[in-house]
Amino acid sequence: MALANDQRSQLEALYAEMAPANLTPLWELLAGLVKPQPNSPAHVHRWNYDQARDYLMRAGDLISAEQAERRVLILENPGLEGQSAIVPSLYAGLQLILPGEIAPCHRHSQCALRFVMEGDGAFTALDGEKAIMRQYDLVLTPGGQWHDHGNTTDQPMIWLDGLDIPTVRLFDAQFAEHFDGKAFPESAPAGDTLARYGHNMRPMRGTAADRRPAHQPLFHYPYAQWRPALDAMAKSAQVDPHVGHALEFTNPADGGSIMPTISAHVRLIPAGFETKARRSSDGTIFVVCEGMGTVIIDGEEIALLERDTFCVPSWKEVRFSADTDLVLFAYSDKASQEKLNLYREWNA
Ligand code: GTQ
Repeated sequence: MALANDQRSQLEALYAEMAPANLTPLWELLAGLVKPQPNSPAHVHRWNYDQARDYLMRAGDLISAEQAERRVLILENPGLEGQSAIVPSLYAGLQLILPGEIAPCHRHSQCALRFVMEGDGAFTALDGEKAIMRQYDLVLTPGGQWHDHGNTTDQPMIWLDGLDIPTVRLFDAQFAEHFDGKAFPESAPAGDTLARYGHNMRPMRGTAADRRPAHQPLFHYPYAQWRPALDAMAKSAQVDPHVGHALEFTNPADGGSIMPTISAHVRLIPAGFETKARRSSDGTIFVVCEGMGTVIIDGEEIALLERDTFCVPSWKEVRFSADTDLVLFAYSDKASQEKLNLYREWNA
């Protein structure tokens, strides 16, 4: 908008006068506030697992899980410095539990998922029920549920934490509590909930049906279940040109996303396959579980190695190229966006 010189100087004087009253003119800012399409401040970024693991193990020599409460290295997006965010709405971190350690019990409004990168047999306990965790298992600690982590094995356990910390911060609606005592009292044998809710069934009545919150009963999605499901799909279904063979994790209570703010899926892109370009409005975090290949994001090529983590902010154009069968885990804020009628995608 072209302004005459004296109009500009009178406006500037007016802005200066109103600033102490905490008033600012929209017309100077409108184009930056209401944009034709997403223009994320977040960058595309990849974290190499071995490098992050070295730093995490060094932290393990210096501070215990108990002292730290949660011994985690935050994966901070270079475009979102100081915000503890990997994309504007979501958080990611790598958590280490050494043999013999316990990360004390607490609960908070934020929803969390754990995706196991390394280790075998450590646990997350949810409201007093342990999920025994193995590589590439997905374990949830939904908002408001008591959780502690422990490692009774002789190997370190490392997982990726995915939380909705920035989303909850935006709404200014968080609460948190520490449990009095280290571990929540045991409420059920390990694996109880998976056995009852993880097979398209649920307890019909009685205390078994009442023990878990009705809206969010299941909290363990083992690799031993999702990987064969993906393989069976790859054998029998036609490969989707944009996403490969993809399966979304669901909440059995309502068939929707795993948690109110976070969606998650796994996909298999067959060896030699190249996906067609796609954009989606959800900020997405990927973990490479198996295989090798390349992802091209807005023209930038990133080589993919096992256990790398990379983020794709909203509306970046993504293409995958698989050298071998490429298996990926991903979580995103699609669940929130769909509830707010914001989610969109574009497929070439
Ligand atoms: O394990 O409860 O990475 O509360 C950040 C905040 C993990 C956890 C994180 C948390 C946790």
